[in-house]
Amino acid sequence: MKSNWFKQAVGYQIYPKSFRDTNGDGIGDINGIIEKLPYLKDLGIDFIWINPIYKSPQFDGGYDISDYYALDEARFGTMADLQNLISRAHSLEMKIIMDLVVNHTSDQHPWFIESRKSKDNPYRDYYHWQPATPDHLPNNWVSFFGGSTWTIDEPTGEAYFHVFAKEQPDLNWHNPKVREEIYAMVRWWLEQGIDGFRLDAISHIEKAPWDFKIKSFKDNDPWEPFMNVAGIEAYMQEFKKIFDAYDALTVGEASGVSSKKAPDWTDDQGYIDMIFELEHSVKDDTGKADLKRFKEAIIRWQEDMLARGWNAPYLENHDQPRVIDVLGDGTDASAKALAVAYMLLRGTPFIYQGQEIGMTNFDYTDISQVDATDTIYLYHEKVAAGLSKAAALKAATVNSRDHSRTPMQWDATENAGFTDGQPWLAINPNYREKNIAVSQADPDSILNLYKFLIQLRHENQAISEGGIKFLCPDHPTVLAYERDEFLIVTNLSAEPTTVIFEVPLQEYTDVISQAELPTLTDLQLEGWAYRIYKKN
Ligand code: TEU
Ligand code: CA
Repeated sequence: MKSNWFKQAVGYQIYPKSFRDTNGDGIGDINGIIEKLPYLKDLGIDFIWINPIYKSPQFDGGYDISDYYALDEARFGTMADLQNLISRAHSLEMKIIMDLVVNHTSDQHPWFIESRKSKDNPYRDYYHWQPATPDHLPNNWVSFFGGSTWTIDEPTGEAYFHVFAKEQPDLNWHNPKVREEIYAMVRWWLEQGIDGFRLDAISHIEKAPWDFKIKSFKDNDPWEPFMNVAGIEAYMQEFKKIFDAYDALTVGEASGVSSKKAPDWTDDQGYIDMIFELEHSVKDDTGKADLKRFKEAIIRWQEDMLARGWNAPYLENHDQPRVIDVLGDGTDASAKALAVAYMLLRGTPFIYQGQEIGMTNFDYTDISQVDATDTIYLYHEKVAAGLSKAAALKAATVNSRDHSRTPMQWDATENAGFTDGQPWLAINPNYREKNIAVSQADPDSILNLYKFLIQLRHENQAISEGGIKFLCPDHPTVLAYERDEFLIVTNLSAEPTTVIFEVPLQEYTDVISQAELPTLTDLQLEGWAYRIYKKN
């Protein structure tokens, strides 16, 4: 039986490279996180998820690990720094979880360096190798980052398999030795005192047979052969035993696990505590999300996980553009309505660094400002297809991961209080107006609204663990729901609107203004309105 502390908790995601640099090399570090723990405590955060800080060539933001047992010391700091972070966080009653990246390693990992040497190398079966020629790859599957999932490798002339970049070869989970190595590593990290993991790309560890035929190459279809493929359950069951033994918190990035299947993954007997679903954040070519689709996905995940299972609602992460520009219209008002809309849902909500002050997307003028591997691929693909440099830049960056990776905006001093040196990635010039210091001083800021919402969750079990019932599910812009005695209403549009509820509004008090509500049959909502009501 898993413990349940996380049901009242709020998580905060830190992209360490861009959080706070304490030694002037322009790269955020572990000591920077330590320095900001009081800030996070004051915000009300219960646990922190830190993106990868392991030894890595940093081809994909650290999601290409070359030594699972070592930190990238030159960039982030030492194990002693990490121990210090863990004990300081614990003394403030905050927990620390780290990324667990076990679908693949870096091509610089010693296992892969050995594996590629010869067909009879003892590490050959740690990865997936198949005979291949340039005209005859094992199959026509495509990788998430573009191009084939197969790369032909000298010296053996065979091809190895990768669902992400060719610098990230997939581990062969069929090999029991690989699994034992991974489980030993997981135990070792938990022995160091961390409180759990975010399981990266975990739904891809099992693949379909190589002769699986892809039905269509549209939308999500081409990825079917490595999305939650049958057989994965056995590995997750093995994982679960370790996690349970340490009472570790586990959040799975598990695209391909449907809302119908998710309860089996996350209920009391499930493999992990909660799932990040990727369905609500689908964006079009202009960088905007479809509000209807967003609402549909949120409602379905909440309803399908009501009887069993647990959600992990979020609006942003290090792979997504800033939500204020995706679902919002760039205004603080839109950021606030979105905050209320998701922070009071059922589940353990996550806040991504900078989201709490409404950090915005970056206005790119040159590809040299981009670091994200997949964006750079896409840019070159577009240029090769004949687009002008400006058009290719626009098309490639519109949904780029780098929008959310720009350095954290702490204050209005030079380099936003992020670093005394040269920041590794350009800082958004709007830091002079948009920063933590300014937001803290303004009682009406997005930041102070987040603080209020976190407190409301902490103080009311109805919000952390109560039920949920959606009202007006078909309204084009209003997301409204009851959490037992609470009624939450948000208008996710700049256009005013009216909703007719079949709830006796005169029985409620406005939680924010403390005013009792008059007898109303319909609710007039201004653009980006948010209301939190509580039954008298
Ligand atoms: O992202 C993985 C990820 O987004 C896919 O697993 C997803 O299922 C797919 O794009 C389908 O929509 C994680 C990290 O968050 C990301 O930063 C890494 O680049 C990636 O894994 C590789 O480790
Ligand atoms: Ca640094």
